[in-house]
Amino acid sequence: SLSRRLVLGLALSCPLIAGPALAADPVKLRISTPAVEADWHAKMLPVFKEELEKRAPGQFDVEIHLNATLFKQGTEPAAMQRGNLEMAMISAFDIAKQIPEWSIFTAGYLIRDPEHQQKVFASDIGEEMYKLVEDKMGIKVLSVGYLGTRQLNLRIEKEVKTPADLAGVKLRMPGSDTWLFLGKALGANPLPLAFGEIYTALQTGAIDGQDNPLPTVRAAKFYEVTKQIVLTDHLVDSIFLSLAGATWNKLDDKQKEAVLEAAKAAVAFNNEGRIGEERQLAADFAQQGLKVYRPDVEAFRTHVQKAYLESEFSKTWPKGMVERINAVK
Ligand code: KDO
Repeated sequence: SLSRRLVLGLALSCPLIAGPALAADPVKLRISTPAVEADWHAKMLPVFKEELEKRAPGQFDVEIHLNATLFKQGTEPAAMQRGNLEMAMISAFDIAKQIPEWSIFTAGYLIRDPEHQQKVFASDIGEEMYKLVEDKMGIKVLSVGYLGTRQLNLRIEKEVKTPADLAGVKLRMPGSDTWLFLGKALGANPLPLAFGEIYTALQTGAIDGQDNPLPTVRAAKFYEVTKQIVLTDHLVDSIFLSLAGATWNKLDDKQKEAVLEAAKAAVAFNNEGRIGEERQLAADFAQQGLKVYRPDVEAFRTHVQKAYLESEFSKTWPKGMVERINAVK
């Protein structure tokens, strides 16, 4: 009857009749990444989730999406900016698409090692550069993680000592201008391809090789379909654990602190595991029958640095920034 429906309607809409008010819904944080489960930057995400739960029980609902199943590699920043995604691990290359100054962090042979990387981003350089990301992209960088030092990993057997030996070698790079430029600066013939397609492309011979840090070569099993690793050390790579600005702005101060601390803990876990493993992996791969060797690294360094300094990219770098980065000890 009408009166029963009225009573029921009232009971559902009025908290006084329906019972105690419900606590606010947890803030949903969906994280999208192309990372594979066995890689350190994937393994650090459950750490983030646990650390956040410890610090702010019941206040967040963290959902982890690996293997680029939620968003394609490289589309995460736009998804965050449009309000379709809350969290991602973005690269300097992703940021450089919208903020040309950031291409400085895509340059080979600039950041020297993981410690230098941490110090650079913890300094006023990091502060200035992160502010650009907040102001121009509306994305809050929570913490920087070490993705590893990128090496060449080839399916062909040709020995590579200098950039000239890479002439005509089809080297897979992620698909953006700054990535392709890195491949070119190394002397190779770069081909754009998403991370998830590398294994098959190596297997079929669609590409001659790829570049990634050794822990990723292990985690994604690229060693199964390649013959050699050339230890060029060409890029000390980073990954920026980031939050959509709209999500960040909705948090209260305590929640912000909890998110920052959980991100720091996750990154510390990643860095420790990755640095430790990186030391061991060259020997492990050699034992598995891959050819692992150091090329003429000085020849690569000179070639790559010259390419960047003569490029359009370096014209956008903040004045004096190369010197400031070099001066961080
Ligand atoms: C890759 O596609 O080679 C790369 O290493 C680029 C990184 O910026 C990052 O996207 C990474 O892949 C993925 O997280 C998969 O490890």
